[in-house]
Formats: sequence, C-alpha cells, structure tokens
Amino acid sequence: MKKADVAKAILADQLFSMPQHSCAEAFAPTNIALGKYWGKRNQELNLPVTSSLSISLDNKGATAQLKINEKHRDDIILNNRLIDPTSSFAKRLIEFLNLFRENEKPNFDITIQSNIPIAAGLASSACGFASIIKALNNLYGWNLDSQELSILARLGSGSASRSIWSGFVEWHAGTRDDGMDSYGEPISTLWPDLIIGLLIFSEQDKGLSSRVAMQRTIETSLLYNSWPSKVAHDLPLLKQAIATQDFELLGKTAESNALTMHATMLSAWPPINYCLPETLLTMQKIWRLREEGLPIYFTQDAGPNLKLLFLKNSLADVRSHFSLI
Ligand code: 2P0
Repeated sequence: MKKADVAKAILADQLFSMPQHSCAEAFAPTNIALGKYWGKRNQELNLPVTSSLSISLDNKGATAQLKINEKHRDDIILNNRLIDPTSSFAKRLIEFLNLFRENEKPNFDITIQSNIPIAAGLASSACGFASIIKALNNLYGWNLDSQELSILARLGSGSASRSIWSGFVEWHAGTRDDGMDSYGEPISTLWPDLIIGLLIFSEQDKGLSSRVAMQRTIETSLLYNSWPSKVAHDLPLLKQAIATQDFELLGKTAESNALTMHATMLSAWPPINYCLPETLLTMQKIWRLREEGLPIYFTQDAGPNLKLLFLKNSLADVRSHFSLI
C-alpha cells in the first residue's frame, strides 16, 4: 500500500479534479503530545506503533496559502524566505502535493507562515502538513471531513494527524494495513485553566530528525520493547486526568511519558540525546520548585526545548522563575 493508494481511496473520483479556486489558505495549530508518538509500524504511511494524545496550542501554528501559478515550478516561501527546492523540506512537501495532482500540475506558490520555531522540536511539521491539507481541501472544494483530513495529513507527517483540531486529540494507532483506522479524534473536554508554556533554549535545527531518530530507536534500542506497554499504561491515565481535571495526574503522567521516550533514545545506538545543558538544568529546577510546592511539570519532544505544564493560578509564580514564550 502506497500513499497514493490512500489518497485514491479517500478522494475517489475527486482525485485529480480541477481546483475550485485559484487561491486558498488555512490555519492549523501545532500540538504538544502528552502521550508521545514514538515509532512506526509502517514507514510509508506513517502508521504508529502506539496511539498518542496531544493538546493543540490554539494561537500557535501555521497558515498555509496555495496559489496556482503559471511558472512550471513550485515556489515555497516559509516565513518570508524562499526555500531551496532541493532541500529535504521542499522535496517532502512537493512529494506530498504530488499525491493530489496529476503529472505534478497545477504548480503552486506555497506560502507557509509559522509563528513557532521551525525544527526546534515544536511539532512544526505537524501544523505545516495539517495546514497544507486543509488549504488543499479548500482549493479543490473536496469537502472532506476532519477524520479524512487527519488520515491525509498523516501521510505528510504522523503528528499532523492530530493538528486538524484544537483542544485535546487522541490519535488512534489503528491495526489496519491501509491505515484507514489510524486518525485523530478530538476529546470534547475543555480545560481553560491548563497552560502550556514554551521554554526555548535553541531555535537551531535539531540535527537529527525525529523521523530518523524514532527509526533508529526501534531498530537498536532494547528499551523500546517496553515503550508500547508504557503508552498503554499512560494513555488511560491522561484521559482520566482530562476528564476529572486532575492536574497532578496529568502532569506526572505526561512528564514520565516524555522521559521514558528519551530513555529509549539514550539506549539506541548510536545514542540519541536531544538535551542541551540548559535542558537538564531546567529539569532540575522544575523538580526543585515542585518539591517546594509549585505545581509544575514538563514535557519534551525531539529537541532541546521544554514545554511547561501548569494551571492559570500558578502563572505569576511560573513567570517569576522562567521566561516563557
Ligand atoms: C509526538 N514527535 O508525539 C512525538 C514526540 C516527536 C517526539 O510526532 O516521521 O514529525 O513525520 O511521522 O510527526 C514528531 O514526529 O514524524 C513527533 P513523522 P513527526 O509529538
């Protein structure tokens, strides 16, 4: 099963139809996983080994604009900079667009404006591919539902399947080979007092993509064998914490899940360590503050930056200790 077969299965007669507009745009939020996606059961379709659960940052994400051009090439402008068409980012994006157009036509001017650091472990590919598939849906007038958009976004990047919605989202791993049961599902509970604070230590490219890192972990880390049971333990706790607004349960489950994911990476070969010295120092500071009574937890993705989890009534205290984005 190839990506193109999934596009055909979802779009049927609409695949390769004429665009309904000459220009369309869409926004998608970035998402932070509280229970992580780490490891694929199918690399072609980005099908995960386990389910995962995230929260979207409603005001942080990417806006994609697609405009049909007559230049016989695609131009990609990311945050006001023209992207080298031979870069891995451009190739991945164009390969994704080619799933939905015949003989690589029409060509597009693609503008992606993101208000989060790209490639700094803030799930920028997630909101990037989610905003592109939403913009394509608008441009072609496909009228796909969110579940179908989630499946198509996943073909670009696994975590993009969760960036279709705001709020809490569970991405079901699914069991089918074609991945038709592997999509995001929003959890309707709102938690307005829950805050995610971003601590940026580096906006540099992280060097090793999460795609490569997760594959190396699966292939070489003995500890990876315990990852599926860790997720099976954590996801029900996260859902229970959300349903009952139990912040301590949410925080400790998310933090432990992230640290376990990084432990599987440390035990890969060659070892993978995304932490900078500031990352470790800040973890120790968080643990100290928590011992002193400040209810604050963190999560970390495939980069050095940390995301703080706390409640609105701790905001002033947290701000006095950290400079948040
Ligand atoms: C997550 N990450 O759940 C995990 C935690 C990074 C660490 O999803 O290969 O860019 O495109 O499917 O989606 C980042 O992985 O990987 C990611 P691909 P993706 O947020």
